[in-house]
Amino acid sequence: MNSKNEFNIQSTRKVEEIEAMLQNYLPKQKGYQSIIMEAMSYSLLAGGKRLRPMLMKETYDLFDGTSKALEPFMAAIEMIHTYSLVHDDLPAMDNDEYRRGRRTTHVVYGEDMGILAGDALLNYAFETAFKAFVTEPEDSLLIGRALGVLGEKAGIYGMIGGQVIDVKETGHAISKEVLDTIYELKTAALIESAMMIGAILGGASEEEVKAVEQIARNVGIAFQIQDDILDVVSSSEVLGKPVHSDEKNDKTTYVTLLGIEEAAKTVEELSQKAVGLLHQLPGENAYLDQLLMQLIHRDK
Ligand code: GRG
Repeated sequence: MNSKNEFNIQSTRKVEEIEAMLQNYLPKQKGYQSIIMEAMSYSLLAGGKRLRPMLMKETYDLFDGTSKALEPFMAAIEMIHTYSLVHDDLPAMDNDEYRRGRRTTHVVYGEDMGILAGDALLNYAFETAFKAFVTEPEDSLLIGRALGVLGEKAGIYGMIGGQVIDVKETGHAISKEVLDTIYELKTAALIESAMMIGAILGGASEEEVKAVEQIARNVGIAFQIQDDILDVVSSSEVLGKPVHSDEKNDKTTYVTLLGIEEAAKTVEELSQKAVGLLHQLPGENAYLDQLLMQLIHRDK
């Protein structure tokens, strides 16, 4: 295993590579509608961990993938993730004015353009992923499967479905079962699609893709619980308040339901499960091992 320092250096380089790649897939600004391309670039290039394209690429490397179809999918998944954040920040949803230390897209471009920039990123994600058919025509079957996974995991049986339940169930107490469903769909589904697409395009078998889906599910849920923990820890640090709830949205989280210690224990159990399953797969990718651990146990 690499030292923490080596891992950080590698991660910085990988993020830079992803950002350079994203630049190549941005829409060209032209026409009377160029304001929307500007808003799309503003949100897409606002920083962030670039976790989903990174997980896709690392899973693909685990299977020794060689298909040129990967890149358009890496760009597409970050566009879908970005659209979800742009829409989540809108006044009708979380009404956030800042994200990643910058003003949110609707604050800069207006609510109307915020809605349209999110729509445009979602559509452009699929326009971009379809480019894989041109880049690597002999992989058409794999590309078709990858598109199916991307559409389903981002849609009503995945991320959008999770957001719908989240919105509907905010403001009153919910059971752990409902909370688990929200986390599975809202957060884990897109992470599942990232890793599954990496596996599919890397040439994994059906069974291996299913195992990857399970790994990503555990990682995604643990990632969200860690997010809950960080939310409470950071707001109580800032405000000097006791740790008890996500007051902003009156939302049930793992922390409000189980307490910080139990939430942290669940993160640990899920991450052990994910790594155990990862080690049952034939390939090896030490960086992916470390990345999963770092994500789950991150402190920001
Ligand atoms: C509006 C359809 C629609 C969906 C919104 C993703 C989402 C669903 C809402 C965003 C808010 C949230 C807490 C989502 C849970 C997943 C999560 C922790 C997203 C943030 O992902 P990071 O940490 O973000 O990878 P960066 O900024 O690093 O890209």
